[in-house]
Amino acid sequence: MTEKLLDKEVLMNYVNGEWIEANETTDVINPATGESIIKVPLSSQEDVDQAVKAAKAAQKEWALVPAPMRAEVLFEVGRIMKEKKEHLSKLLTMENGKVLEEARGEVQEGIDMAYYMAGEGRRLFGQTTNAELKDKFAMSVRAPIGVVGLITPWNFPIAIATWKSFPAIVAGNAVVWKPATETPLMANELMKIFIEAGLPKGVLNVVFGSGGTVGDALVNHKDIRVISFTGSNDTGRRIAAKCGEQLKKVSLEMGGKNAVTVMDDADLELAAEGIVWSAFGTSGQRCTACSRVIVHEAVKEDLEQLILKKIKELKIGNGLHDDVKVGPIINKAGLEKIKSYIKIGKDEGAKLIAGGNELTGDEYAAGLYFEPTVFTDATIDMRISQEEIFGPVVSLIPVGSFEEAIEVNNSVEYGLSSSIFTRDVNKVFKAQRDLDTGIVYVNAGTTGAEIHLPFGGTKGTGNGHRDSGVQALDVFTEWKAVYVDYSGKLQRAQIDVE
Ligand code: UN1
Repeated sequence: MTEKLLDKEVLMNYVNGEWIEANETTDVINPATGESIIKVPLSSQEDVDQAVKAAKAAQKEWALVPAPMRAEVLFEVGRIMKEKKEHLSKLLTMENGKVLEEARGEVQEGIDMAYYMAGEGRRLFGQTTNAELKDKFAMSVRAPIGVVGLITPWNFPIAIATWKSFPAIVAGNAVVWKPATETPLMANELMKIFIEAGLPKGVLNVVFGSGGTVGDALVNHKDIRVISFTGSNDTGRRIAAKCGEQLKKVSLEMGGKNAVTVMDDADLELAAEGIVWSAFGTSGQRCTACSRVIVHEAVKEDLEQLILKKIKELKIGNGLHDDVKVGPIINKAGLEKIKSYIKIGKDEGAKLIAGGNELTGDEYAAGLYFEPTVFTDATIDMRISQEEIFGPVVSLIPVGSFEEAIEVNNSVEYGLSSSIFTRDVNKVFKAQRDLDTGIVYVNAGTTGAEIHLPFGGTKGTGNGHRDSGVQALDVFTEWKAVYVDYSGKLQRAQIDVE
């Protein structure tokens, strides 16, 4: 399988239209099998400098290409991605572990983003406005910012890369991109697709490597005008502080502690399905994963039984096999973190009713697998109810009313996604108003954002910016106010007003 899908043993950076070999590399491990599948560069600060230099030069030309023509490249990227969808999906499963069905979904998300942002090439709407003086015209236009630095995570290595790079490129910026070293195959493939689609050299540059070296070099580079980052809160906070010192624009998408709320009038069968899908799909390794269930005490036991029944149907294993529903955990550090939270939950007095263990039998020996895990009778003050675990672990928190459910939902430092299952239309509208998260679902789980809507969260999840949707263009453009005075005389604003 491995040999057929991969045509080389070492990946290269792509800078200024050329593939560049690195001096140092590290292994990329398939988390389902423990095998090394390829080597990825660990680049240096000099590699970043080269890429930024190339991007800076290329950006000047690229910004002069009319946006509808820039968009033609994205239409072509979308077409090629569609043609290669199956190949990309298999590679994605190999490097990330997510099951093939979900990998296909993620690649589709990238294809959708390509066509959507390509369409933006013919919009990139600004605004015309009335000026306060006679014979004067006023408008606000979007201008590209320059060179942007992208730092993307391993859990959605192609979708998130498209959320950021496509709007950046269609808006006339040039990009230096540091993909996660755990999942470089998607970056390599996307780069190849851009080349085939005819993107001019230097507009997109890929530099693989560690956060400590390549990430820092991007964040600190004086010619990088904006950083867009998705990843952990600790790293995001450090990046924000460094960008703050330099007055550099930064867009952050970080953690979540997303909850499904189940009211006493809910369709419980549907709620259980939504919970199991959004808690254990992708082995819980989504920023949007459900990790809390806020359940009305009147239906708590029935809901528990339904969840336990559905968990039994989840086959765990290598995501390339058709019947598998839950793949491996990305790496040892991720697995250890999950294990530590199982201990924390038990010590805090939550009741473990399913899972809780790493799978180590013959079938699982080579990979990193963890059972879908359910705690119940958790309280909101527990660490398992507050902190992001990033694994297949969910905690049920019983509540006595709708108002209490909303309060519990909002009592965490994060604000990415939330959901409510209810048949009461009044509760639906109150919930969408009162849930303090960037994404709200009604009668669905917490995952499944579509690319033409803004993706991001409130509070500790981010810093007010959004990925995807037309709103992503706000990250990668400056608003420029343009005044054209055609009166032929000096007209002073605020003074010569009649
Ligand atoms: C992420 O978890 O970082 O809404 C992205 C979803 C997907 C994207 C998740 N469309 O779950």
